[in-house]
Amino acid sequence: MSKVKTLGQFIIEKQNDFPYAKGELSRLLRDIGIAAKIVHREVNKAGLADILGEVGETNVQGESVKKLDVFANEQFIAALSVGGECCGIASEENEDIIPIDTPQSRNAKYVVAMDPLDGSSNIDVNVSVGTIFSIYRRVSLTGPATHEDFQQRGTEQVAAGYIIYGSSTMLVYTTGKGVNGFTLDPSIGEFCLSHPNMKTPSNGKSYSINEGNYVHFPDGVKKYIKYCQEEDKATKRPYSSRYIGSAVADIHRNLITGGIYIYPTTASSPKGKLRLLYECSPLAFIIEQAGGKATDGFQRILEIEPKTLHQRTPFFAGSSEMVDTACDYMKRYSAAQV
Ligand code: P6P
Repeated sequence: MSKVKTLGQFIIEKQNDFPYAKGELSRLLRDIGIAAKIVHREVNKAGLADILGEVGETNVQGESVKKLDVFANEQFIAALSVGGECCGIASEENEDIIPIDTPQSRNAKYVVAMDPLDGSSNIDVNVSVGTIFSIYRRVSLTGPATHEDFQQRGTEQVAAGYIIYGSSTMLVYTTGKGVNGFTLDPSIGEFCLSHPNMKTPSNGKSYSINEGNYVHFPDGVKKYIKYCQEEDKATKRPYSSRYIGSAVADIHRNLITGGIYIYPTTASSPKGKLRLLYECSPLAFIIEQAGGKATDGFQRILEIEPKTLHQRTPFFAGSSEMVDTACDYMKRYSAAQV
């Protein structure tokens, strides 16, 4: 056990990186870790418990909601509400913000935006799914959270992370001082530091995109895909196509091995499919902290000013050299969306 550093120990140790920290952020990250362990338990027995299948409702995105989405949403909301360090939540599963108006929480310093269970269409086929979270310092002074507390640029994030429920369950997060990954050891119920100071390779050999949408891709994306498929030994092309349909899983693999994930505009998603606030901004924060890049094809994701809670954006993210090349094609062949 002496070699093992738990998430809790790590958070406390790193708290000293923030001279004025009084422990609120540490406790908030602890609360997220608690909910993640509960969701892990349910995801890992989803095939057994009567928690599979559709609830028969649809979320604000018009997507069918599966029971695990609802369960995960409830668990993170409960953990954050009880923890007392968060005065409001924005969730993919909820149309409006969820102010936490209890005596302990209404004046808390932080708000959390989250996708409680991304990639949920993979639940019934036993493919990895994930949770994505983003933490901002509130801009309103006191009382329950307001929309302005959430509609901040990604550069204002205090922390961001994801949990991937895969062959093992990992929590990966950043507070702006590098990226660290923790693997859950179910035998002791602790996330243990397994991937310290994660850095993503500046180049990679795989590209992740749903080529089924090819005919509707911007010309710059079409040209980049053809670039990925050309024979060129010097740049180790053709690249491999790797697309799971679960952004957390694709991004996590690319973060470790190098690669690029692209969800551009398509006919059914003219603004892109992924949401800025609780998917692209937190993933972009992590990727940039690991040495990679994340843009909408033209500008840094973290610089985009959110206008609405569930705003979507095109997303080009991963190894810096691959993102640069893809964005060069976008600049040469596709006009920026105004
Ligand atoms: P498509 C899951 O719904 C998600 O938001 C991402 O996790 C995933 O990468 C993408 O959508 C899959 O979308 O259109 O390729 O099925």
